[in-house]
Amino acid sequence: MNLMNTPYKLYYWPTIQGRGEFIRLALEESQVPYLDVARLPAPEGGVAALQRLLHSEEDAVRPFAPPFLKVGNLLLSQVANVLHFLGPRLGLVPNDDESRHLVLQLQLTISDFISEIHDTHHPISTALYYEEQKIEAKRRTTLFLQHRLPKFLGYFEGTLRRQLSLGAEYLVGGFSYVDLSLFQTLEGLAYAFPKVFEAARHTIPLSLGLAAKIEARPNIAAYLASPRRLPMTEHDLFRQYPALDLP
Ligand SMILES: N[C@@H](CCC(=O)N[C@@H](CS)C(=O)NCC(=O)O)C(=O)O
Repeated sequence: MNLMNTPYKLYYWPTIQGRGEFIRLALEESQVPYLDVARLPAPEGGVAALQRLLHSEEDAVRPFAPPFLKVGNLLLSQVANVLHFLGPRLGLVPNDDESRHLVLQLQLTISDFISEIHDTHHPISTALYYEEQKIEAKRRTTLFLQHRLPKFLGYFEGTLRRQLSLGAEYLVGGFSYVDLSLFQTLEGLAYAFPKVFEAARHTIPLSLGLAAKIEARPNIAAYLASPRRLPMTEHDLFRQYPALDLP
């Protein structure tokens, strides 16, 4: 695929799913041609290409951190912001303005959720390895699993319950990018905390039903079976540390 002619260029750390995956799922669902630039060979691709944009003097407003998306001359970061931009262009949000803001609101809540999940294994600083903050990670994770996880899961489950009672099947009326993001978050949690997640399954039947529907969407199913879908590992956002997974 030609680097210059492909409209959507995603920049993210090439060896992990991370936060880039939330944008990747939207691009894959819509089947729009895109380049995953840091996964391409240098000199056009690779981490160097990502770093060049992070440190470039060309864009007055440049990203603080990956993932970011380049569309023409526009360089956008922050997952929720990128998805809010892509949603209407890729047909991944309902048509009306109010629904779009509700989708964004839920996506921002996913961002908060993801941050807290990340902080279970890095409670003190991203400048330290997990192994250097294991005691704090244990303390933080115990409280996260007891209080925050049920609160976030209950929030999305309740939203779905109320939508279903109105006859809608998704988080905000029709299908949208935040449904993809909830799917990815549940996948990550099932990987990171298998025991706790198993014990919580009965509390979120509607969310799991939604996730199953997302997983079965033809473009998503094809993507998940492709080599583009990297496996989850302990270098990623969702990490499986048995010491932290206590039901
Ligand atoms: N709120 C941002 C978070 C971005 C972020 O934390 N990116 C990570 C990778 S997932 C990163 O590379 N951070 C580098 C840094 O914070 O210095 C978003 O949703 O995009």
